[in-house]
Amino acid sequence: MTPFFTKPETNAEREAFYHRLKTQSAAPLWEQLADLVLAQPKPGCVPALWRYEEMRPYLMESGKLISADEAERRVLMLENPGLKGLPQITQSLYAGLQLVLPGEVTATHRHVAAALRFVIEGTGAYTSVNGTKITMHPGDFILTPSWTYHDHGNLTNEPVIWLDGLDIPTVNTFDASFAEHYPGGTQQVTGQADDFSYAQMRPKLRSQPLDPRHGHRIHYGSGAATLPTIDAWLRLLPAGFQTASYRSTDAAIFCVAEGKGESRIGDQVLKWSSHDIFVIPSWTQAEHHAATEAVLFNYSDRPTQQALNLWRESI
Ligand code: 1HN
Repeated sequence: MTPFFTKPETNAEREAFYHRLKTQSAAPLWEQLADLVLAQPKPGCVPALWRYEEMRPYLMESGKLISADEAERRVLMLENPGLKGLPQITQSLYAGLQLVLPGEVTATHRHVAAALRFVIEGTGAYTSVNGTKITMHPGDFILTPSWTYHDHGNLTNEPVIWLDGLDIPTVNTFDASFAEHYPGGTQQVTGQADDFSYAQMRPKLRSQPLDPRHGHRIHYGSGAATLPTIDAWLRLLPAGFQTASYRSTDAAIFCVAEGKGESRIGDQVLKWSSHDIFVIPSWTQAEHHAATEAVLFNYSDRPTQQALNLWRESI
């Protein structure tokens, strides 16, 4: 991509000047303008896929190395290979795989960062959010809004694993992070609820119109954004369905709930099956092909971009 702004030639006199400017914590804009203001997005985030089959053994190994209690949360973070060393799956969002073993209960805490959970395996474990206990089943979607007290527990005899999505990079961009422990360990449970159970969401998919770009798609929430900083959706792609190519400025994190297929994302083709996680970077053409009937969960920072008037899409 040719830069929108061209960088002027340099010479020894200019270089010496730039060097002296550094001592004043200052720099010439014309040396950096082409990298700062782009004609279109040039994401550092790259298309990537984590195969659940490959990640699960690492997660179980972590279960032998550290308790949920010692870790506070036993999570393997998914780091985008284009954003090396940063705990970010995209520029603005975080993703991790969390394991809670039979008998484990985690401490209650709250933080400014908001979280979502998409359950991958295990039935009967729970998350409590501000005193409301939510029982987990594969495919369930659970919200932990900003500053709500939350903890998890697994009193079943099988491990529970879910995908955590958080807006941590967004919160930290603004240097706005606060967190607190619950006074006295674990909060009392005062009620029970289902957030968005798979049993309730899955049957609704087919009655949604079949969008050529998105398949049969449902948005989590009731009109408003799923969370102030994150939108999330569930979609069904019929067996053999090929979506039209689409791109938008919100990079998206996908988790395969059911089925097999492949996605062309930019110049890469990523084959996926149940429980795999993949990323579509900002402004990158993507299209999906379902080999079998497939159900895909995804989330993005769309509400943040819309609130700031940044969001765009195109076919
Ligand atoms: C957190 O509180 C949880 O409560 C999971 O399960 C992942 C990642 C970063 C910061 C806080 C949880 C987290 C987290």
